[in-house]
Amino acid sequence: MKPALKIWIDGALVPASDAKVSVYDHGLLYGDGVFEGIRVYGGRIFKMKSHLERLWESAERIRLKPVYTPGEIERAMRETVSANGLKDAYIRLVITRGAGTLGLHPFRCPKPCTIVIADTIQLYPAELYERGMRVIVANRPRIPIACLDPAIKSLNYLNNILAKIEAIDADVLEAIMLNIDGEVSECTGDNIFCVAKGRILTPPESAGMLHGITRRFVIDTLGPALGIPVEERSMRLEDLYSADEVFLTGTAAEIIGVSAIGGRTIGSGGVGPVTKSLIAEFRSRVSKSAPED
Ligand code: PXG
Repeated sequence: MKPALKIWIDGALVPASDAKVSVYDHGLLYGDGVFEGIRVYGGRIFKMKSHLERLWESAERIRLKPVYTPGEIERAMRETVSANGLKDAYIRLVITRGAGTLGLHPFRCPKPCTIVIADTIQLYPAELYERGMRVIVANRPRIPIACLDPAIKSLNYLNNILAKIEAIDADVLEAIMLNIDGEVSECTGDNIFCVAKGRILTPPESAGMLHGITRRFVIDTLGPALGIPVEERSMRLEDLYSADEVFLTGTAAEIIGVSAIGGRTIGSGGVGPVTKSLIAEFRSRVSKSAPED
């Protein structure tokens, strides 16, 4: 039998069945907290520094002060991965506001709750990486920056979940979300790119999106390594429909090609050559020695 998963919670490793949060935790009551999803490849925590920086930024934006230092969280992650005998893993790192009173007041929660889960993750089915994935366009717009900046990776994911339900209802696994001005922003759990006229294009952060770490890796490292220019440029749906290739990026998805958007075939309807090269470059880099910076 598989031994019970060990979870790190507030400084201690405990069996999953003992890892509990209070019913008064504002993470549960109000989605008041922040999180990260992080991959471990061959024992190396991919882009650990970037994930910790993003977590600290998200925490600061909601005025949550982490109990532990980034160094302590790093140790907790390594300890949790190794306690579970994992070499390739998915880490869910969560900081909730903590237990407080009923009522919104966040500063009546004296101590945030810190959780590290190390488990495996189900990627999209392997054959979709070969054939490409069908997606839809959600009717629901991405929440505007002025309301709740999507750059904050908060526990409040209902905007994404409602768009994900639109995707599931349409029998696909991901939905493209537009901002309230009709520009492409991102997907429910992935960032989006297209390839046109030999360039890799992706919407700018100002469109309102999570500043994805895989997205940044494509822009700063993979595109340049392949000698393909990358540009952040505002785009509308027509730009995606007429693109040669469309692909998505995310911690869970890595890089995956899009074959059709809402019944419109993209390019030749498979996975295009640039997307294939990016996937190969990504896999080669994480399997050799995944960067932890
Ligand atoms: N946009 C959103 C809204 C996300 O939640 C991304 C883009 C991609 O960002 P990264 O930093 O991962 O490249 C995300 C991340 C899941 C799952 O289980 C989703 C994410 C990460 C891990 C797991 O669907 N989304």
